Amino acid sequence: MEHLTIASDNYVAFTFFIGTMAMMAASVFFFFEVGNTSQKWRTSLLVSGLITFIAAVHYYYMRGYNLETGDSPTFFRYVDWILTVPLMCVEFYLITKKAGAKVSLLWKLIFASVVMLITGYIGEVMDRDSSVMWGVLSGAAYFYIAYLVWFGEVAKLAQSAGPQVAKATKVLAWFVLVGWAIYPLGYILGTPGGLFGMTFVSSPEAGAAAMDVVYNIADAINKIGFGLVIYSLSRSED
Ligand SMILES: *C/C=C(C)/C=C/C=C(C)/C=C/C1=C(C)CCCC1(C)C
Repeated sequence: MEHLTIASDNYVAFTFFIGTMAMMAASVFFFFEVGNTSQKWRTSLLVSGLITFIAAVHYYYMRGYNLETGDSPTFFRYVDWILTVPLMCVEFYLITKKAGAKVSLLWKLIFASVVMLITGYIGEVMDRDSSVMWGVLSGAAYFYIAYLVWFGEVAKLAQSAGPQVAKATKVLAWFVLVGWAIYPLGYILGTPGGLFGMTFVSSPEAGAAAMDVVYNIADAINKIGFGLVIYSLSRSED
């Protein structure tokens, strides 16, 4: 049996390893803090922990997969996203619920995020020749989510939910606009011709490696960052 170690210049394997550790640590933190949290914010904080915990399990698997095969664990990456991104939508719903958010808003967010991820997966794996078209479709769903949290229903409800919720929603909206925008960058790097025929890397292998590093960094920022915003909201006055 081969003995597998992470070479010091293997940034892909390294970020999978660090990603696993960071997601695990964040989950332990969020789960333990649930007990020290007022009733009102417990579910939100629990969902933060579920997001990083689901990611931790997937990262543990993806880390091993990448180390053993040298390939991108694209399928499990998307399985992770299809579970965790809708849970991030649940966070928006939970914090605006007291101001009257309806379940229909939650479904709108979840539907848009599923469309965003399925079209992205098709472009990345199933129909690479049309990766630009799938990327654009995915981007449209992404902009719709950004619209809802910046100017649409989520933003409006947050305004009437008190200053703390309004503030937290604004920070989360920045995560969606800037943090989530890192993902299409990974897609462009990893998918040959992913940006209107342009290619930015020397080989498909280099592209896949760049994509994994970019996705790993984005996941750590967004999943842990989102959770910390919810945590700090749970420590505020309202
Ligand atoms: C925890 C995981 C998160 C927050 C994942 C978010 C993923 C995206 C915002 C992906 C977006 C994409 C596009 C907007 C276009 C290209 C295809 C995707 C799926 C990479």
